Amino acid sequence: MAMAVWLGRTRMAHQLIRRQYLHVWKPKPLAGDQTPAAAPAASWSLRRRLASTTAGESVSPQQYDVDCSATSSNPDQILDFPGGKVMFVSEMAFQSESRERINCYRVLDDNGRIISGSCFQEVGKELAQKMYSTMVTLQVMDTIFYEAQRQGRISFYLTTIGEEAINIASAAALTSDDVVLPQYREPGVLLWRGFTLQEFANQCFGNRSDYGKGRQMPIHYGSNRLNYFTVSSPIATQIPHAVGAAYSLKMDGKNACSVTYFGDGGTSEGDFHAALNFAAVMDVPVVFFCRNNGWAISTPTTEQFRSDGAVIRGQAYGIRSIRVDGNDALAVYSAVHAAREMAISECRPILVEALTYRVGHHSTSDDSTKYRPIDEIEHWRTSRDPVSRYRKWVEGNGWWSDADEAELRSKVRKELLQAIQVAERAQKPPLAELFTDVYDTVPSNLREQEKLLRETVKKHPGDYPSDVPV
Ligand SMILES: Cc1ncc(C[n+]2csc(CCOP(=O)(O)OP(=O)(O)O)c2C)c(N)n1
Ligand SMILES: [Mg+2]
Repeated sequence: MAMAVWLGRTRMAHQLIRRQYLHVWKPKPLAGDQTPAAAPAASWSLRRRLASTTAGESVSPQQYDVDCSATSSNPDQILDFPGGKVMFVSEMAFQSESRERINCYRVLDDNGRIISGSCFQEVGKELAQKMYSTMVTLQVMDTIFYEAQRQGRISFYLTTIGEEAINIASAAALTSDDVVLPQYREPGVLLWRGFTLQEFANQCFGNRSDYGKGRQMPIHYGSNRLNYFTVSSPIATQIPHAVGAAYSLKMDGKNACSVTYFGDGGTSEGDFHAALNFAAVMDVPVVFFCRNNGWAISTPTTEQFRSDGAVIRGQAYGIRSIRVDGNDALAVYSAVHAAREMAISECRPILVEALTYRVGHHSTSDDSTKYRPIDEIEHWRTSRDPVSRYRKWVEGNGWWSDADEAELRSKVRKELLQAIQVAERAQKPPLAELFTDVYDTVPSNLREQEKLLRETVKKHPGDYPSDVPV
């Protein structure tokens, strides 16, 4: 008897699905004054169907006036499908789009005190001081290069203000064997690894010592020595590359992973999705680090995705994922430390989404006060500053003082001004270098272009920089 009722109800639900999706059913027109409760079942179904296009609504058969009280799962009805068993149920329930917001892991409170009961990776005095000093160095570097751009000495610059903890704490949790594939707002990772202020200055000034031989805009750093792939302007191209690098590390049995950084804007690119899926399927040791700083130039995250940021997307691709407070250096350090361990020991991808805020303009070509409230920027610059929060913790341990701070800032400033002077005076790369390093032998079309360029420079010398050896 119970089985007969169950079968009857299941049939009813199936008929309803056919009506809904095979378009064999025609609804009666809705009367203007009918409330959903008073409307006939068919009309109400249509109304629900239209209403269900609103984000955040889930649609279940109850809303189609079908009695589902006896249609719970039947343990005998299991589909043995490739990839895993699936339970059949007669209840027609759509999975709701993600509405709940995934929690954010933090260790330090806003006053730089460890939240009691926090689970985190220990950071001793020496490491803590090195992390803080490198954050300060990054801040000074940003200030001086930004000023140099404003003075017209370099063509472009882009700061990491507000994201210093992400840069330094994530780098500190890696080893030098881990391969980094950055976006562009992570020079602190390179700084941590030992790229000198002179090397940064050489790249920004595009001189003869720049490893890119002056072919790229400033901030396109890279270093073979430090396992840091060169920054590439097109957004997200580094993400699939990181998966390839991780696959290679896996094949070679290395005790290392690849780590790729990208912004919230990067997750809107197809490359992000292809990379996550590929990494999950191939079981490769890669850490995907998303800096969700709320903005992709002038596009806020609310206009980029309806999902709960990037963290939920990791889950959707079958990747273990965590959301972390990107302005808490200890939380970032602990999460990346654990992510790296898991990625290598279990040979699997891990996604870390750090919530933060881009306090500076997108770059020197941008004025962010044109599209976002100044109060919002000020709030993040002052109340949520990751550097001062971390400093409070380091100071609270007796590991830092005002005197240390003043001495360090003045030392870095001097070193950087000196590095800039050297970089600025250094010779530019010769014009011929514009055509090398892509092909083993320069092809005829590029030789032709070089010839034309030389002729044009000769004809219009005033239009070309005089300090580039021709
Ligand atoms: C493929 C591609 N599309 C567009 C751009 C222009 N562009 C440069 S940066 C950027 C925003 C990226 O935002 P996000 O990834 O959030 O990084 P953030 O600048 O916030 O650190 C865009 C759209 C680009 N460089 N490459
Ligand atoms: Mg962004």
